[in-house]
Amino acid sequence: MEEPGTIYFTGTAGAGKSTLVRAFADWMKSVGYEATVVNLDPGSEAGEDGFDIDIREWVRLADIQDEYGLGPNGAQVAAADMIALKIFDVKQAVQELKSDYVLVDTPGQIELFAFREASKAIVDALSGDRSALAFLFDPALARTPGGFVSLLMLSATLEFRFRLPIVNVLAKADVLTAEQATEVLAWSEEPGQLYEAVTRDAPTPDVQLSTELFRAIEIMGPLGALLSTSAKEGTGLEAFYQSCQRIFGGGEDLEPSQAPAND
Ligand SMILES: Nc1nc2c(ncn2[C@@H]2O[C@H](COP(=O)(O)OP(=O)(O)OP(=O)(O)O)[C@@H](O)[C@H]2O)c(=O)[nH]1
Ligand SMILES: [Mg+2]
Repeated sequence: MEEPGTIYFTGTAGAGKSTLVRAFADWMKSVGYEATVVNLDPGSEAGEDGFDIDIREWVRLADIQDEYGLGPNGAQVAAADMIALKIFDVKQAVQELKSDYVLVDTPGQIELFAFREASKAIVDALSGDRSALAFLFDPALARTPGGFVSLLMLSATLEFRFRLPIVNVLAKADVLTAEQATEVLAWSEEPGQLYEAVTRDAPTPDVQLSTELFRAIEIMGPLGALLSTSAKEGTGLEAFYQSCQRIFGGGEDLEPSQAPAND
């Protein structure tokens, strides 16, 4: 059997990771693909249930806080180390389910996820040859030029840290007006437009920094167009699937007739 495609959903706190994971899993099932949904966030709320595999069976943030007298961030750090110790149990559980795809929800505290060695060990252990990161752009940040540049830098940091291909996704696109969405997508497709937007803002030190960061991004190479998605409206999911398929090196693509007309 072919190795499953593993996709890690990453993004700043509240960017829409958990909601998109579920919407994408439902969409995959509706077109006939099996997807295993893995929760890697030990701090998920009590109401966030129904994962196929849930790290909270092994490691729970609330228990660590109580047991060691830690706050939520200290507990997340400790939890990452504990998860790394359990990750082969998680991997075994994933393998037993034998799905086409493994969709992984990651913790909201992205700096803890991105910068801890334990997270790198966790991702390395779970990833096969067909693995990718999805990085969600929160529209609240992405709609300003400075926020957009900051998210690009964060996305590049994740790619650099985890050494996995990355798909940049505009999440919750439904909260933007059509004009705002068009502008944000144009920034991702046309570096010149982003540069123009960054420099158009008042010449504050912040803009100067954004401009410098922008130059670094230009040097790093093509960004790839942002994919517009809305978990709420179920849009952009097929395009996201196609992007992941391209990264995983082909495999069979969906027949257009199989896919719901939601894009
Ligand atoms: N309008 C709209 N709201 C959304 C969408 N996706 C998520 N939300 C809302 O955004 C908020 C955060 O969504 P989550 O899916 O919990 O985000 P998250 O990135 O998993 O959050 P953390 O795990 O806490 O970092 C919730 O109130 C969701 O209802 C969307 O596509 N459209
Ligand atoms: Mg979440």
